[in-house]
Amino acid sequence: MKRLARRGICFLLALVLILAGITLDGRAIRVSAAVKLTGRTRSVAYSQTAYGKHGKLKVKGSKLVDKNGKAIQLKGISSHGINWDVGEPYVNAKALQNLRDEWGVNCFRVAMYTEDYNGYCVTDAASRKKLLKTIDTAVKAGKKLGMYVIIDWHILNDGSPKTHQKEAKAFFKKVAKKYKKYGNVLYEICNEPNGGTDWKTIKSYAKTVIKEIRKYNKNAIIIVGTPTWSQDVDVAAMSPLKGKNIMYAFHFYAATHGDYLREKVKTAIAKGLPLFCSEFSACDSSGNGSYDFQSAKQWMKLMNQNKISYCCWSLSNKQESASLLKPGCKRTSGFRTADLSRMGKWLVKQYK
Ligand code: IDC
Repeated sequence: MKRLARRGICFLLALVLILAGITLDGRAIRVSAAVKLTGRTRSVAYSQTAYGKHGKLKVKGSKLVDKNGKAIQLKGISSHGINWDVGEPYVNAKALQNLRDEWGVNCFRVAMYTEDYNGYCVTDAASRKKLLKTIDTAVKAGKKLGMYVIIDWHILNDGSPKTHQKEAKAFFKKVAKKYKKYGNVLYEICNEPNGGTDWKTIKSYAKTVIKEIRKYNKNAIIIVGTPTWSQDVDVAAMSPLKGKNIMYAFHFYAATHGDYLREKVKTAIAKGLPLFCSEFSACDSSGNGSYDFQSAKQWMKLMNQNKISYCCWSLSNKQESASLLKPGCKRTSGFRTADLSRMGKWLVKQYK
């Protein structure tokens, strides 16, 4: 009888500990608290927003730092292409505020394809105007909400950034001039060089475009893509660009990119290269396929430990794994839990 009572007490104790999130051997167990999103926004005092607190960013050594020289980590979301109907509608102030207030996001990346899907360099004047207007919406909403905004020149099919260097020069001249008073803007000058484009070529392009931006903005953060779809940061680390406030992009898609790419990133970290992960997802590099959340977790750990800023691809309802919203989601702001894809729910848990 006594033994039975003792067993009962042990059982109850174990139950209590498990419910408290602890196993008997002391390890924490994963209590997957469901994300609960209401879609509501809050009014936040400007001084309490990311930009209100941290102001203009700088690069100090290998770190992104705030106006007081303190290391800062941006947690961002990337749009899908703003030249796509599955990308542009989400670039609105209400959506950005929703991401800020409920997702823990302090940075928004506006991805504008240069070639793919009638991108900026291959479309007509009216569409270009519309694209510029969408960028403007993001920059101004970001400023108002105290969020950072990355203007991303999204090369992809064009392979080398040199393909549209002339257009890039004119574009960055235009936006750098227009937003010279907007301390919340970062410039990403070539999303993912590929097709064998080497670092020397990218450097030559970067020098030209950075010069253009610096005519109007001496200090804004400029993110430069690296060879092989922004993976070879180890190569860039051997020969970085001269000049201040320059960072280097790496992108990962966790189901495709594991230890091999993490090693490259670690090499670049060891060499002191300022890194920015301007695109990632837990799916494969096609933006589809199954998720590898285990690999994604390893990535998050590596980035958080090193205070590397990141943006997740993408705020969209397109039927593909990378989309943060479900394909059926009709909302373009005020997202509820039920609107989020599995990827979206996982991400919000990471950011909160
Ligand atoms: C993908 C989009 C997809 C689109 C495709 C081509 O998710 O809907 O059809 O581009 O335009 C990248 C690129 C990014 C890709 C993404 C997923 O920067 O443009 O978006 N990806 O493939 N690099 C690695 C993965």
